[in-house]
Amino acid sequence: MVFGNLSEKLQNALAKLKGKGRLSEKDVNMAMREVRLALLEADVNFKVVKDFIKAVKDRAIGSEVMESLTPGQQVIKIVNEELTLLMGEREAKIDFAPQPPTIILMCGLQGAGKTTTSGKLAYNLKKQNKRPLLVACDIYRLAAIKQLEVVGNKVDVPVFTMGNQNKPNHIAKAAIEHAKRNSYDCVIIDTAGRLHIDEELMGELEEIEESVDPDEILLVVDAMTGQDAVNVAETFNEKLEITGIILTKLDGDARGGAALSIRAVTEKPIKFVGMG
Ligand SMILES: Nc1nc2c(ncn2[C@@H]2O[C@H](COP(=O)(O)OP(=O)(O)OP(=O)(O)O)[C@@H](O)[C@H]2O)c(=O)[nH]1
Ligand SMILES: [Mg+2]
Repeated sequence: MVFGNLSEKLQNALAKLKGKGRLSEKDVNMAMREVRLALLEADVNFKVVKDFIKAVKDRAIGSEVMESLTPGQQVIKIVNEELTLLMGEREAKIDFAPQPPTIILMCGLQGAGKTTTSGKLAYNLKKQNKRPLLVACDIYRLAAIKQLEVVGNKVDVPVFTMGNQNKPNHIAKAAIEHAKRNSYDCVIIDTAGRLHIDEELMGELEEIEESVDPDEILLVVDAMTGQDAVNVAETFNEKLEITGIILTKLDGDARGGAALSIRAVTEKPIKFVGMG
């Protein structure tokens, strides 16, 4: 489990509070120091950790908790509640358009997992009895179109492509028309990545956004890149009105902290996670 290691460390840090009949501020502070370390070790962003500890302390050092019969349990409960708040809803769902097709724009840096995840998402939607259409808007490498076709083939979802001689926003627009004519109710647009966030990438994404007005703009980030993923998410979120995040490669040795941080920093829900 992604947060397995972190949960275990947190439980250990809090175990000392459990049996205590009375708690002093010092007891709480000591436990919070360990909680803080556990979070930082799990690669949670330092600012997120700071806010988290403050929120827990503010609640825990209140008289209600200190004077209760089981103060230790109360503090543990507060930590768990605040952690849940930090992670957000467990399974944020795709927001379907009232009038189909629902248009989903996938964006993110090179190699983040956009193409792979587009396929997974298409499969997932199919299982919900939707009729998804994949759209190849990465025109910079012919191999990229081929890759999406292979991915689509695997999950038995058609891929709309116009080769690489048209601009991505034109392809996207044509794909929506195609979807309407052929009653596809979800359109997943796979876009090109870049090594870094630059004007060109943002410009291209903005053009697609203007052309098709997506219902969801999902930022795909690689959880293995840790705090870098947090920075990328923050910058994307400033430039593009993203509606949610997809975290990939959570099966790798990612410590999970980045996942917690991204949600906290961007205040956008994590809509989907990729593993393997
Ligand atoms: N372990 C693991 N590997 C993943 C996951 N998602 C994607 N990958 C791998 O990451 C690599 C890049 O994935 P792509 O889907 O091609 O990434 P992309 O964002 O489309 O990349 P560009 O189109 O080049 O920008 C591939 O080798 C994938 O197999 C995941 O959830 N877990
Ligand atoms: Mg790709």
